[in-house]
Amino acid sequence: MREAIRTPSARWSRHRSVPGRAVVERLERRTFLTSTPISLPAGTAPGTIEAENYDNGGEGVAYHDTQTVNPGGAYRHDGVGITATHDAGVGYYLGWSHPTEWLQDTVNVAATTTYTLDVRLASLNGGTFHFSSDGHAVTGEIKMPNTGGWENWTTVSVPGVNFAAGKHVIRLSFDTVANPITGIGNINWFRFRDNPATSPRTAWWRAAKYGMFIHWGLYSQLAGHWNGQTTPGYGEWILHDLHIPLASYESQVPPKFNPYAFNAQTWVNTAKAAGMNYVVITAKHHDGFSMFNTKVNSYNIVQDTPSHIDPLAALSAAAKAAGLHFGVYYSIMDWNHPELATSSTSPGAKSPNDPAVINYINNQVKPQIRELITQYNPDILWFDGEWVPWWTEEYGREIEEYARSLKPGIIINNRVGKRTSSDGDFDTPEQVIPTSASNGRLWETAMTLNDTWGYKDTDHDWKSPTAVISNLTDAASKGGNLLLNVGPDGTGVIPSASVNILQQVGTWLKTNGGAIYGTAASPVTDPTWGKITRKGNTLYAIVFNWPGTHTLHLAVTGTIPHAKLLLNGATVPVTSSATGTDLVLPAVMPQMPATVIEIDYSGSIHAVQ
Ligand code: FHN
Repeated sequence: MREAIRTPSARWSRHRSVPGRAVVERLERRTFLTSTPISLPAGTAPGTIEAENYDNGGEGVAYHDTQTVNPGGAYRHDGVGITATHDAGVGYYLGWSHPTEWLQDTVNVAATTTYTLDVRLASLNGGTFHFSSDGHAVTGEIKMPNTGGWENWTTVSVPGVNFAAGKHVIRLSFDTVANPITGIGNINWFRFRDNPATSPRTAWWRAAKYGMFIHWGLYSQLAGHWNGQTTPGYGEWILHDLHIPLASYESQVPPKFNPYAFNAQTWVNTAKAAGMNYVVITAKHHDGFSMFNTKVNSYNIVQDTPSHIDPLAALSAAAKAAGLHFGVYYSIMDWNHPELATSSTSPGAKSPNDPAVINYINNQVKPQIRELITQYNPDILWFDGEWVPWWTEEYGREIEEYARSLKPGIIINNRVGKRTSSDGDFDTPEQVIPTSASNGRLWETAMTLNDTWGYKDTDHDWKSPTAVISNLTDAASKGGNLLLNVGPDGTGVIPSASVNILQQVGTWLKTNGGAIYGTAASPVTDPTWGKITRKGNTLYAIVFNWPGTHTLHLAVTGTIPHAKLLLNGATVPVTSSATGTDLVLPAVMPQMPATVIEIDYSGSIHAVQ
């Protein structure tokens, strides 16, 4: 066996394989070890180790090959189609592996927790492989199924892989082959994925419960009007819905956009007073205008408006200084790129492989995600506009892993992909609170305070503070978060009606936040009188409808030594029976619109059916 140190000048020659058999190109070189010492940025991975990395040597990538006749190795294959069933991510893969061969890389694991190993693979006959870390096996034998072809890709997932935080040398070793002539298979990528529902990485987000969504862009300046017409839908959709010529929008609106009253501290103060724990602002909405300092194009607030401000820099700094987490919204759909289709019937590139799509992803999306992460250090990436026909789950995975490679702790919503149950960290219902707790996935409802996200001066259909408190408690009782929207106007002011509503909700949260923040879903379905949340050995009964009998029935049994009003600590007498637990309430409801009773229990409680 020969080992070669790969140097930057090394050239790999490629071979065509035997017609009708196996894959296409292979490298002549045998075993490649990086000559550079391994030095990874802090916090790198868990994430995908792209076959692309194998191809360029990657940092920390080593590869061991045994075959002389049919040398395995990393080779680049560009012609891989990307569809739901036939794709290889970015079109690179490691091919034709044989027993005793291995590939290794170094990862810097962000947190000690349990991961799922995903391996994207294709194989004609199958075989087995396993993963090890620092010389110790971390998985048992993993079966590589016969996928029916060398480019018929599937993702094999191995749950329950425990990794300690820190740097590890991980190795994928090929063990047995079903057909010695064909080799074991091809690997496109592998990654270690934590469970967002339990990972320490998402702990702050799970506890936060309540955030502020901010839709702010060129459309805010228009306030819903263009040439005497008022847009019937969302303010931020005005370009699309009123069929404004792109050239007119792009030439006329930016010079008028002068947010002289913008003050990041005022927005942060509003969010804090509202009891919110994070803010998410539109960095780029569907109109394609960047509300941040980007070098990708000049269609951005810093270069293209008279104010030249960078609101994301100011908001990120003010939010973090005030102890709020900071997130950015990024639209995949982009009307500033007419060459890209916005629906299956609109003109423009629809195929994921169209050069216009690839160009947009490589030369705008990726660089802007890098800018957003490196310049503003967001805790959340909130993608949107993923329904365009040219966006695929694989692209989403690629962007997701790219973002995580830049900031491993980042939290990403499911619209990075196609909103499937394996896209991103959390699901994103919109305008509704789901009727039941979700199936193991984190979720966050995004909701407007009136009927628009972006500012419209004609929309006064405000939700009441009671409705907001009801939605927030409803979300918390089902284990979710609420991301409540404000739409500042073109001058940078959050409408006073929004501020008033938020303040009233904030006042209620000052006494009752304990029933919301850091809580988990109710152990029982919604009672008629309100909502229930749970934290450790405490239940919170959030009572909206004060019972005429002054007796609150809880459909749980258990040992409940204490119950008290969260408002003032006054004791609430408790009696338990086989049918549940009854609390004797004061005759008059002490706090509107909801009064919270804190109920401590010992041992376990049981739902009464
Ligand atoms: O089209 C957008 C809309 O303008 C807004 O940004 C919301 C927020 O969740 N998302 C899209 C619709 O789902």
